[in-house]
Amino acid sequence: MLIRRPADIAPSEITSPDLYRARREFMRLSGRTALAGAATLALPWSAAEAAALANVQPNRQKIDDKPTRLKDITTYNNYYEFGVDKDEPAKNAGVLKTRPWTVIVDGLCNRPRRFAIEDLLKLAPLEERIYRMRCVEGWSMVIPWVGFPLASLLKLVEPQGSAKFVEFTTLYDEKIMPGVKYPILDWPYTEGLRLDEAQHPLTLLAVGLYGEELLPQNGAPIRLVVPWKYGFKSAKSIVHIRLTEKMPGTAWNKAAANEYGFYSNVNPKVDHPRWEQDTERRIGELTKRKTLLFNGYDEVAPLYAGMDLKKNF
Ligand SMILES: Nc1nc2c(c(=O)[nH]1)N[C@H]1C(S)=C(S)[C@@H](COP(=O)(O)O)O[C@H]1N2
Ligand SMILES: [Mo]
Repeated sequence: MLIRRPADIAPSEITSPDLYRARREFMRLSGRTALAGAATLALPWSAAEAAALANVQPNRQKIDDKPTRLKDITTYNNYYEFGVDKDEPAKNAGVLKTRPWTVIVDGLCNRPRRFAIEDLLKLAPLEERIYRMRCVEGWSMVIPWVGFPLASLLKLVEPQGSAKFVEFTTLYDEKIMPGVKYPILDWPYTEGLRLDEAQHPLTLLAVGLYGEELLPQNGAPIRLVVPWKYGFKSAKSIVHIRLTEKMPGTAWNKAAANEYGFYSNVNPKVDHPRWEQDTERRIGELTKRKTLLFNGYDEVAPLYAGMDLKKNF
């Protein structure tokens, strides 16, 4: 894989041996020998899109964590629209059609727009970001995402001064989603961020992982990734992004407000009412590890200066 290497990044930060090995594992599993084979995926990117993926910029953040196996990332999923068991999204989400795909961006902004997925893929240089992901259920992974900052998209639509929040709505299609007949959540799945959280450089719109196009079970063709918050904030298969003045309702908060707050920052000191949050099981590891405040992304702390994180959980 061709990776552009900016001068300021140490070679050790670019492709860890594990990542390299995992990429090779991916190639082996998918029966391909080179990234050029991307066009043979079940959901093919155009040649131009595949070229954009091949030009992915390396992750600028040093992370010592070993990336989780591709197999685990793509078969142990939460995507309730396709079933509540961890193995169901991989089995059921293959029918998701990601072309054509449009994301509407509107609400309190000067330039509301409909973006075709092809435009989104070209909107900003695609970057590789290896992030920890901590699910509120107590497990975690390390995922090498490919994507671009949500901030780049928001800048294009020019948020108005009155915009304080961003609402994300994800695909709802009862024809292909067996899970939506159960009233577990108020479908479609929605999520929300404060505007400054949405604009934070860590907040990513992911379109791929392990250097390949996202699979449906991981939220193809485009999903949110907010690494310092519990995994459920990272809405999959987004179709609508709306700028609002009022804090938007979110699917999990509406389902159980005492269990899932709007902020849902990873915080070992705020227990879930039904379990503790001070440790986690990293998928692929046997012993538990300590959960870190903001999932270890301390640079987001200024976003919450002066806030009571127990009250605003
Ligand atoms: N639309 C939608 N997005 C979703 C979910 C979901 O059920 N539906 N599950 C969330 C939860 S609980 C987690 S932990 C992450 C899991 O992402 P992954 O399967 O790619 O690891 O997706 C989040 N995004
Ligand atoms: Mo989760």
